[in-house]
Amino acid sequence: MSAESLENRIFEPSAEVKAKAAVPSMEAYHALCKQAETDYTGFWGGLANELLDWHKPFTQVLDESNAPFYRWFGDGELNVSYNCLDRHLETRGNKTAIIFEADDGSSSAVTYRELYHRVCKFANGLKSLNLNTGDRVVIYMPMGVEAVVAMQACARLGLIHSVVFGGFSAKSLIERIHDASARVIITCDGQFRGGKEMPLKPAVDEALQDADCACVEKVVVFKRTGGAVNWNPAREIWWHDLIAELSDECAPVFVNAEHPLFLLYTSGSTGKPKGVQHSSGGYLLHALNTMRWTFDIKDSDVFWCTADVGWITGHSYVAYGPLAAGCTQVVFEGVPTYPDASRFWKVIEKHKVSIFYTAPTAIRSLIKLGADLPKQHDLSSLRLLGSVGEPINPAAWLWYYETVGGSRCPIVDTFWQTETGGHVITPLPVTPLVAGSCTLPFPGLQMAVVDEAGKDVEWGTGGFLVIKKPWPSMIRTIWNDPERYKKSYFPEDLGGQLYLAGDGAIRDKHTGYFTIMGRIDDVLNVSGHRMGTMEIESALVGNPLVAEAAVVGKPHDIKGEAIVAYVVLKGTRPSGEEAKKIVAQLRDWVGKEIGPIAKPDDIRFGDNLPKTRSGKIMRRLLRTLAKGEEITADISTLENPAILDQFKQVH
Ligand code: 6R9
Repeated sequence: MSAESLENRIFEPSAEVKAKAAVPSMEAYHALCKQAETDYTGFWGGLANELLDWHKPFTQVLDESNAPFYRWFGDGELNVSYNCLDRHLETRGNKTAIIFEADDGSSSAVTYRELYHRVCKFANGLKSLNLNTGDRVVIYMPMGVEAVVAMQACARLGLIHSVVFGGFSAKSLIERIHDASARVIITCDGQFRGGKEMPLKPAVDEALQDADCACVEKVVVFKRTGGAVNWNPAREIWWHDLIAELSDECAPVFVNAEHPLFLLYTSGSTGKPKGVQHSSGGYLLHALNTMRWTFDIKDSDVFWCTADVGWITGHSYVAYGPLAAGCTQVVFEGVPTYPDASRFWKVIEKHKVSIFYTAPTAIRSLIKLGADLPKQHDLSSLRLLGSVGEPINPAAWLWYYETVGGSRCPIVDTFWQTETGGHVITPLPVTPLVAGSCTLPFPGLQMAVVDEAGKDVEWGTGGFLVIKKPWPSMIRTIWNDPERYKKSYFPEDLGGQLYLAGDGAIRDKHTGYFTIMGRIDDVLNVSGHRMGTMEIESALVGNPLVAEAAVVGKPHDIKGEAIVAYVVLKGTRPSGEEAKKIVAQLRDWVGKEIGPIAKPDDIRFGDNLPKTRSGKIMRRLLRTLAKGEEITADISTLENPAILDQFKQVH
């Protein structure tokens, strides 16, 4: 089928899907949207009362008096961990909460009751470190039950966690520890990935040598690999020693609904990552409600979200949403390609996964490595598929739909962001699907596409994606930087009232379906990982060899986008073997400064960057060059056109 005809094809849900779904029809979907429109606070307040257990009920749903610093359920009190664990004990105590699938293929199960006790015990451990409600704790751990336990234990005590993805370097860790003034770090000796043992603690050791990390008093280390570690007994304590003598009961600390549940650092348009602050009540409500309406979660489901807890998807759809919903979920330590490219399909078959949620980049790489492999496995347990993190191209969508889902499972292409807390545009299982479109707003979310002045554009015309009204799981502020929060998300140009998502979007002329056109700022999306071009540029210019650098993205078959860096060295422009050597050095450098995921795929050298006469780097030209396309744009304002030829050369 040609791409064009595929984009016009509509995939209707089967009668079986309709019969079972929580939102059973498009009429029901529209009725929910209508209900939210006519009584916005009644809609959200009703859900919050229905779905969450409140210690102290709220009387006000939404407080807009200090907009855009909105408060939701602001005089209510609850505990997130209580809502994820305690309330299931009576009815689901013996139900499996987590099936842990380890890198080596072994697996184990933890029931809700066991998880509850593990969380309580570890929370008592954290308590013994004299932490106070509101203190920050950095979690730097690989995927595993303990990462979830650590997050839930923080939530139980009202400690604010900040999970740092295990793939980030010591430098990135320093920045995040310092910004959050973390008092405790929870980490592991090492991790297993793709059959290899990789140390993790050395990055923490390195970070803590930096004066910026003087705030850290204790490091708790979970023993995962048993590998050798350096040890500072004054500061460090093994997880198992910390909890050895402690009780496995720990009363939850009830907090205000607005109490920050966590910070999660993400990339923006500047070199400094933003500490996105989420609430307890509103955040959990949406994590749970999207489990119900988007994923149609049932008690009999086995849910598997492949995202790492280092990203927002792993927060909402591993650590919180599935547990709040009381479902059984798979937590996967490994990588999709180990021991071979059928690992995902084996895990689905082995644990009878019914809802599978992954990223387009994984799908594309698995198509390349073995498009027929899913057929060798019994995937009949699947009933719903999900996609997240970046646009899914129609060809990959179709393969996912037919080959993985057997043409029977709807694909929910969920558009959302670290800042939105949960899905904001997504099909529900009953939504007629179009490959490559995330379709329609989640009920209650007032999504729109506007022009530079903040005015709605017509369907069929592209513009900025915005959200017109506050919603419960929205970012509350940027930690330490409320001004940046206002400027980044509620810009005055658009009137100061609209939440600016940072993506371009277009609605289909006939259906009103949304298609996301990618970021409008200097944020790249590489393999579903969000990265700021400025962060990579700052890392590059931090290298003693580099005078100046500009980073852009270029389309990539598997990763979605690849990183291209244009570099001006302090010395002369290198060529041949020397250029290759410096490319390797700079890649390693960026790996150490930020993390391996930020290493440029392509580094090119020139005597200068292409700039306008006013000194602006012409990034559009650099993007064209990156794609290997001819430059047709007018370059008469360019200070130094000759260097464009230099930058065509790939080393
Ligand atoms: C959840 C998550 C957010 C950015 C977002 C957009 C892109 C995410 C998408 C998608 C098209 C989807 N994005 N989901 N683009 N279709 N279904 O990924 O959060 O890491 O903060 O990234 O990812 O560009 O603005 P985050």
